[in-house]
Order: sequence, then structure tokens, then C-alpha cells
Amino acid sequence: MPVGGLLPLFSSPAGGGLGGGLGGGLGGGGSGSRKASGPAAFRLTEKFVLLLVFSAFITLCFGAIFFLPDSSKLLSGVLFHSSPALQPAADHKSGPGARAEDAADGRARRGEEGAPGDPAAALEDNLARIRENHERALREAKETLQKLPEEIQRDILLEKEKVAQDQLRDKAVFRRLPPVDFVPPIGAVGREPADAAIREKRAKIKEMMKHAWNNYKRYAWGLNELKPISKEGHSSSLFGSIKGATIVDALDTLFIMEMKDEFEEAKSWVEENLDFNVNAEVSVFEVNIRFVGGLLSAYYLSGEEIFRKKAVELGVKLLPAFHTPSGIPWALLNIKSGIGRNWPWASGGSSILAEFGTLHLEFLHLSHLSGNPIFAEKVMNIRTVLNNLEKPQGLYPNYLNPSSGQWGQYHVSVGGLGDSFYEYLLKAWLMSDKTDLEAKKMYFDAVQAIETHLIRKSSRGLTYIAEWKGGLLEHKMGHLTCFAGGMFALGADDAPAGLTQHYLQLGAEIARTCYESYNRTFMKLGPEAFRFDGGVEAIATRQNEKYYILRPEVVETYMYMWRLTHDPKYRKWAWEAVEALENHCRVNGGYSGLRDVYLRHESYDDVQQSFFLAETLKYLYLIFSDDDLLPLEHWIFNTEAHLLPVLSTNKKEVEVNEK
Ligand code: DMJ
Repeated sequence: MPVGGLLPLFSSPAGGGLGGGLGGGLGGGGSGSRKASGPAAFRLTEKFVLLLVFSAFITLCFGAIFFLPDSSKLLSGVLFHSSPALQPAADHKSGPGARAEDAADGRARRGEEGAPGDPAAALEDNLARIRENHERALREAKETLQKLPEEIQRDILLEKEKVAQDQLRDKAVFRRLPPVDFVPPIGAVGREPADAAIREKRAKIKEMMKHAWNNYKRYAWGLNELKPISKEGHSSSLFGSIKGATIVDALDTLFIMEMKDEFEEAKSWVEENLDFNVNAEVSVFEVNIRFVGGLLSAYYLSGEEIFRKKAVELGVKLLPAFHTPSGIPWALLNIKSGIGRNWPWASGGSSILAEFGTLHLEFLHLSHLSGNPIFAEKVMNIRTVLNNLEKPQGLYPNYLNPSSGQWGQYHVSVGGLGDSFYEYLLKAWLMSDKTDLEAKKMYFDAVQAIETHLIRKSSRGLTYIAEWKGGLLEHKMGHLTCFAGGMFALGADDAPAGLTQHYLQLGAEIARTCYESYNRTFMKLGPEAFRFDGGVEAIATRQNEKYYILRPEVVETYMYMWRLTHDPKYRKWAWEAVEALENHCRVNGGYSGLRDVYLRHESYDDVQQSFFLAETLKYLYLIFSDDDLLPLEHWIFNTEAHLLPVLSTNKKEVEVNEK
């Protein structure tokens, strides 16, 4: 779908196509003031030729790295009956929740549904692709060798100029923000619930927010997060030297809970201290969902210009991440130099599906609020790349190489590394006021493939979402995967004919499974991952999967299920989670995660995650509020629970305003 079709509300689309380009890679070496003749030109030519030979070599290595593991897995699974060593994967949230998965899993079951296609054909395919890449690299090297030194010099200068122009245009975007009419937010604060018991529960959750906020303020003000046991600040490398993650993440929760003084002090901090002119290598995904999302949400709720300005300023800083040959962004970016790279652990230098697939909502709003389509163009190009790729069994692998534009390892997950990509397909459809038909189709096609290949029922009837590794199922579900219950239910209304009830039911079944993962622990809070094999159901069996870091996904699903069904069990389950948080995570200095939810005594991890304030407490508060607080037909929650309004078509906006 053309970008224009998605952006009916741009006030002043600035010119310029896709940034693209080689991200300063080639231009970086030469000094702009050197003359084009003599020994200097000769050295530059040599450098360029070396660079090409080197890239050809790297292309070959990459090809080998990211195709061989699949083949060897197939071979070990099919021929040798040994347990393949699975590649380390990490929670795509990397920092706080990051855990490299256990390398080997002897229980990867052969013969489970989801068998790959013909292995010989797949192998042949991979080899053909490697050959093709190789030939292309050689061809390019040959062409360059035939050029005159002056031509090479000119190409380099052109490339440098393009990058410089991109950067200039990107900067100009936020200096000249067009005026926008602030539309008063719908349902940003709600009535008190009529039922006294519910009112009391809601007030309790607000008190929890106060406890978390006051302690952060007291011990870690201006830093990213709080260590509630040590009573000091906590920094995570995810944000480089950008500061204030908790403040920005908490803004909208403070607003909807009507904590006005706290909102004002947070706003002043943003005005005076939130600084993006720092030499920092950041996670593009984390900075986008927490900082860009938090600032956009604060703007849409309060109408304060500072939030719009800061959101766009940060969005501009993230643009160089897209300077890759395919336009699939890097995972990590130095926001000063504009140099990007990928996580060293990611398959063959790949970018991660859940990271580059979780920019769409925020970037559309950045275009909307800046009047510049560049942000939307970048994310629409991601979609084009994805749509041009063949999907194994209709599934989206978690790894995609930004240089070749090809998939890395065939590992599919609705939890870490994949999760919010699917969430953003559905929400792109909803946020477009149901005009983005492409997103809708991609979402329902993906969900259908997930149902066929990943969703299973345990022997005692619990529905779970397994992970798919090159056609083999790992019968494990992550806490992160629990968000999917809410997602299935939220999409149910628009499901293909006759499937609405089915998806609501699927949402309810996932909610039940995730509830069981909480209920089967001593602390009544769920582990990071739980398994359905070796005779257990919904229980963590590995020590490194027993922790709980104040994550929101289970209460997030309760929130959607409550709103969409009003089945009282969701309020009951949510209240059990509140009690467990109070009993086991609350300490004098705030709230802490737990190292093992099956132990009888708390072992604290000493981190109050910023998403506890952004998400966990917000979802809980909404469960005990009336539905007119943030009505789902007007607001989309980004993956960090930040609020983005539906980009209404003009017609509908008029209708709303007239009411
Ligand atoms: C949050 O940062 C977001 O919800 C993200 O999508 C997943 N992980 C954390 C919370 O668990």
C-alpha cells in the first residue's frame, strides 16, 4: 500500500524519497578536502578495491554462517537422532530480560507437526542463493575494477553527499514542525467506578504507582531505573547514555491516574533534562517503544508541545539506523555518529523481527506530527521487503539480514524475538481506522500459519504456543508470549468470516494457560518461561527460566479479555496478581523482580523495571476502571502500553467532534 494512502492527515509533506544508501560506510574513510589527482586518489582507489574484495568475502561467510545451522539441524534431526545445539537466542528485549537460551535441548521432538518441506530442495535452494550472492559480489567487483580512478572517486563523493543530504534533511524535519490542531483526547481520564469494592481496588493500584514513583524519585531521579533494594539508580545499556527511562515511560500512567503534580514534575524534567545530543549506542527498538512511544503518548494526552518536539527530535536521531542496503534497520545505533550494527549473537548478522517490526505505529505518528513522510516511508519499506520474501510454511523467521535482505535462521516465535511484530500488524490495521488492508491480511495470514504450526494443546487441555525451529517444535512458552491472548481477542471482530468466536475463544484459552503458569508457583507470579514436556504443564523446569521481572504480558491479556468479554474471572485473576505483587515484590524502596517464583522466600533481583510503571500498573488500573477510560476503539496501545490515537479518516474525525 502506498504511504500516501496511510497518511491522510499530513499537513505539509516534505520532499524526498527513501534515505537508503550505504550509511556512511564508504564515505567515512576519505577526507572531503582531498584533491582528486595524484597519490591521494590512487590510495583511495586501492582502498575501495580492497573494500569490495573484503565485502565479497564477508558475503560468502555470511551465506555460510546463516544457512549452515539450518542444514545441520535438519541433518542432525533427520539422520543422526542427536540433539542439535540450538543457537543462542535472546529475549529481544535484551537488557532487563535478556537471557541467552540454553544452547542444547535434547527434547526437540522429531516427528511433531510442523515438519519442514523437502530438506534436499531446501538445501539446494540455500546453495543456489549462496552461489547467486557470490556471483553478484564478483560481478560488482569486476565492474568497479573497470572504472577509472576518477569515476570511483566520483561514486564515493556522490555516496557521501547522499548520506550528508539525508542527514541534513532529517535534521530539518524537527526544526520546522508544522502547527497541528490538538484534538482533545477521548476518555483520557474516566469516572470513578460505581461499585465501591472496585473503586477501592483501583485506588490500591494507584497507591502502588505512588510507591513505585516516589521511590524512584527519591533514590534514582533522572536515572533510567531504580534499584529498590540498594536504593540507587540502575542503568541499562539499552539506552546508552540517554537518561530518564522511568520518567518518560511513566508519563501517561501518571496522566490517566490523575497524578497531576507528578505529571508536572515529570514534564519539567523532560523540558530541562531530556537530552538526545549524546554519544550513545542505543537499542533502536527499546528507545522507540519506551521513549518515542512515551513522548508521543504524553503529547496526545496533554497537548504539551514539548513532547511532540522531543518525540520528533528522537525519531530523527533514529533514522540513520535505516541506512542499510535493504532498508531493514540495524538493532543498535550510535545516535551521535549514526553508525549502526546488529547484536553480535543474532544469526549471521541479522536484524530481529520483533525489533524492526515494532517501529510501525510510532513512525506513522512521527510522520503525522512532523508533516514529513520520511518516517512512514522507512517502515513501509520494511513491509515491502517482508512481502517480497517467501515465508517458510507461511511463517516469519525471527532473523533477517539487512545487507542481503534474506532470512537468517528459521526460528519462529510468538514470544521473544518475534512477538510484537505480530502485535503491530494487527494494530497497524486498527490504528489506520481499518483502512490498511495490507496489514490486516498480513496479520490474519500470519496467525493462521501460527495456529497450524505452533499452537498445541497439552494432554490436560491447556492451549499453548510453542516455538518452531527449522520445523521442529520446542514445547515451551515464554511469559512474553502471553500477550498473544489479548492480541487474538482484540483482532477477533475483524477475523475472516465465521472465525470471530474462534479467536475470542483462543484468546481465552491462552489467558487460562498463562493464569495456570502463575497459579502453579509459590509466589503466584509467573516464570519467564514454562514448558509442556517431560510430564509437566505450564511449569518452568530450568533454573534460568524461573525468574519474574515485573513483566506485564499476563495482565495485559487479562485487560483485553476483561474489556471484550466482561467475564468476572479476569478481574479475579488480576486481583490475585496485585496481591502477589504486594506480598512478594513490594519492598521499602519500591518494587523488585524475583529470581525464582517457586521458592518460599523472596530472592530479589533488585530492579524496578520502567515497564512496571508504563505497563503492568496501567493495565491493572484499566481492569478496575470503567470501559470509558481509554476506549479501545479510539486508542491503540503500543507494545509498551503507550497510547496512540487511531488516525481517523477525516470523515470519522468530524463525526466524533460533532458529538
Ligand atoms: C516491554 O518493554 C514491552 O512490553 C515489550 O514489548 C516486551 N517486553 C517488555 C515487558 O516485558
